[in-house]
Amino acid sequence: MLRLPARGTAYVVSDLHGHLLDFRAIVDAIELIPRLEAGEQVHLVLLGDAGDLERHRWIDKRVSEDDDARLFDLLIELERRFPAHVHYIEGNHDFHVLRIFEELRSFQQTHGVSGHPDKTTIQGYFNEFTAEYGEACFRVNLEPYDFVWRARPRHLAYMARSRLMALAPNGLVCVHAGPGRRDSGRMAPVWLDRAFRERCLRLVPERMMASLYYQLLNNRYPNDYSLDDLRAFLTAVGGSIMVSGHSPLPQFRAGPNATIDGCAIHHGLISIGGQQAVLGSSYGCLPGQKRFLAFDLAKPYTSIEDLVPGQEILDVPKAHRPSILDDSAEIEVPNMVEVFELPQETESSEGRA
Ligand SMILES: [Mn+2]
Repeated sequence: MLRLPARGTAYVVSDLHGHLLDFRAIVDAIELIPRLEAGEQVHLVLLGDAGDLERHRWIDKRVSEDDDARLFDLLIELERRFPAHVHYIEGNHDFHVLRIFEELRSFQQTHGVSGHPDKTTIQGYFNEFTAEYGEACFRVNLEPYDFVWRARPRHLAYMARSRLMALAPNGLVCVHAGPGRRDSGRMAPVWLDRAFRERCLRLVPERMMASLYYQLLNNRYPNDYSLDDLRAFLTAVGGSIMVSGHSPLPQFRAGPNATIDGCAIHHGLISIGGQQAVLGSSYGCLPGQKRFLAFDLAKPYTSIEDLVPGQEILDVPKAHRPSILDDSAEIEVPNMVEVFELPQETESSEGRA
């Protein structure tokens, strides 16, 4: 677990899924590099899922085919230069890419191969997996994690160094997805410091999914946890508000002007019970509403209502927004399946940048 200091500014960015242009736009807008060079107390917290870009490329042609690898290279460079200021929180996609490379290692062992798996080896494993478990299982367990085709050992090492959660003295808690459920065991910081990915990966699938580690990377409201779980989790870790990514924001809309129970739209964020903000900085944002957040680490936050546009809630610069979401900005898009699931060809956004 990462502990942020009690002063300075923490910028929080979620779910880039290979959108190098959005990331660069954010870094430029906050003048991150000159400020860090000048010794300012500035922190950048990425809420995971920087890799895996095929679904993002369906809706935004400005995501190029190897932009997630380039994005990770940029993060590795930022970490090298400013190790105490640029932080990566693990997302479910990071977890699963690492999981697949563990599986590839076993696959290579049984075939007497060693070294970083090449494309032939990866395809060989995918074929064997599909033959054994079927196409549907392949689509859920392997296909969404397309960064495996581009990930180099340095990228895997970077993802493996990621943190499960960030906690600040002002009450801010950052995780990729939801809080754990109350029935998922001890939730205090001391327990979280001992939660290891390796241990989680060794569990049988049912127990892995029930583990707190896995829940923090995957839980979605309202199916996976309740408002009581959220409050209990914040109390257990000593936090007062939580920021997450992970869930495409249109899914919180029950209709054009309504949200599902317990949720409200708060200036482009989803507020869950007033205590959790679901953020979309790139992939999965509300149409035309890419946001990132800036927290004053010296100021206590007790409610999502404390987050003010222009102060904590910032726009990802407009020139870098993807075309399909800009184009549909006036249309209500209550059905996330239409926006995020269907592989649809769209006009190139090049001319709009
Ligand atoms: Mn995710």
